[in-house]
Amino acid sequence: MDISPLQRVRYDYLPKLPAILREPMGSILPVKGENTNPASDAEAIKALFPNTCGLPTVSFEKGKDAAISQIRNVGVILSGGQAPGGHNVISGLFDALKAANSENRLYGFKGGPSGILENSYKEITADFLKAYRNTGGFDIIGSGRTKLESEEQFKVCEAVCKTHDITALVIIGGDDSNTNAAVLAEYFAKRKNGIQVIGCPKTIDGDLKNEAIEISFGFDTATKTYSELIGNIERDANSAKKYWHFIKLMGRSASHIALECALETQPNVCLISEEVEAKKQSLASIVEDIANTVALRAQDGNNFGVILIPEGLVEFIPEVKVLIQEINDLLAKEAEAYALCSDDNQMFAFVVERLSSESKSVFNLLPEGIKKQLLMDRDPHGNVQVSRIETDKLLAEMVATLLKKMKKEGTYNGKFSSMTHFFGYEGRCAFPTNFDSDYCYSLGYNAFLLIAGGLTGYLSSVKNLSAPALEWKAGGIPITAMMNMEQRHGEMKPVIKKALVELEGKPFKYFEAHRAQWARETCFVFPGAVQYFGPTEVCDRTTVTLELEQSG
Ligand code: FBP
Repeated sequence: MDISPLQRVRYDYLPKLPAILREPMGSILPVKGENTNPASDAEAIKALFPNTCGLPTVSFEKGKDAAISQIRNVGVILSGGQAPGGHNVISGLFDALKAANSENRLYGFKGGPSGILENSYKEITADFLKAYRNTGGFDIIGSGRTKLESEEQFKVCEAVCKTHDITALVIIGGDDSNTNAAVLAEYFAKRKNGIQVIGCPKTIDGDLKNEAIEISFGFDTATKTYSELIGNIERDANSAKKYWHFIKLMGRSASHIALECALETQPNVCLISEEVEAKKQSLASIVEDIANTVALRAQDGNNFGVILIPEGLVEFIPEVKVLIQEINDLLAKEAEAYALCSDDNQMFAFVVERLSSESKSVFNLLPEGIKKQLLMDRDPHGNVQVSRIETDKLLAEMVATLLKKMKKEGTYNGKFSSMTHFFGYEGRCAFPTNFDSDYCYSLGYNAFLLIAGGLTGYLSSVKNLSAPALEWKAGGIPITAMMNMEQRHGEMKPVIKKALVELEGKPFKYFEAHRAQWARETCFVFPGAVQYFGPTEVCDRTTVTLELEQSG
């Protein structure tokens, strides 16, 4: 058997489109709305994007579009980390392209943005695509983290597009990739070369969101996959009643994933990095809070529980954040000297000698494993790779040490045994939920209509997502409307504003109102596995975050 029974039947799933995109090709027209302005720093962004800033929002309505059948070649790139549904963005784009004119061609650049720089591509055909419809992963053409940002790279992109007569590029990526898509669109517009650039909002992290982008694709599937596993662990914990489970959840920076999983599963503790930062909580006080919850539950005879930890936490704990920044700087500035260190002890000594006295004490307090992880290679953006820092183990160890002390002092009288887990990669390539299958297909289909409408520098936008797909609203938003200026590598750069968890937002408020009860009592909820066939309230529902955000 080459493919699983589920994969076989998922091929036949027909993704649901918003009503307007169900109209025959040639009967859908773009309608321009209000002119937009950048999220902030409007003057600076207008100066950097004279051709693509201030453009209007776009929606679609019924109407005759005689030019739709014009022959077009389109290129597509998958950029950054995998997110369930990428294959369906390509399927939607392909189907719309072919519905407009069967002579149209779709080129998939292989291995992410580097594919276009190396002219490494695969033409997507109906036959090739059919093995990927409604499946997870980005293996159809592969992805990568190369950044398209320099003028030399843009020139190569232009030349490669010309070689294949490509007049539009679709970039499927997160905030950084779409920021670069906007810069590329502006470059092409300035060159008047007729090549359009359209982005599609991807990332399981859920941090590419705003008024026009209600959710990035992949968040729904990833959080449901993690929530299933968390629910299973909760049930195991409640059955055996002997372990505290520390579960780290992916999400580079924002805690949307951890929050959504907490809303789905009602664990005893869920840390939210944005709150830790706002309250300037130290590592010691986080450990103390967890230990107090463990002690409280022990009073009721409950020596078990589940704790969710967002992957990016360490970078939000004020003193650890400063430590990481100091390490980032010194590893960048003294790379050559540092490379001469031949073992861990030499590396630790090299770093400690150069840290400020506060950071030195924080560093010295950390277990050896975590010290090593903080010194690992940086990612292409110069960031520490938080997915490789074992915050789950760090907290479990520190809580155990504190509980021992509390036992001696007579403030704790229970048994503490911990298990640690990291849920990340297992959620990024799951079969997309019906929601992500429908949403991604719509984003791709819609991207083609934006291209046909002659637009560039836009992000494909599908809204009203807590309603049934038929009521979704398709359109486009200029990428520059989401931008602000931020300091990156010592320079002010225009970037899409990252959406962190809002502490005044409804999802966090709901969590805040219930967490004391969830901590003391056992209120676990078991979401179970993602369902693809069955009642719509089980199979098609989206996230609790979105439901709460869109509730009246
Ligand atoms: P994107 O922002 O590119 O979608 O990637 C998100 C992510 O899954 C993070 O949650 C995680 O920290 C990171 O990718 C891991 O990166 P890598 O796949 O390179 O290990």
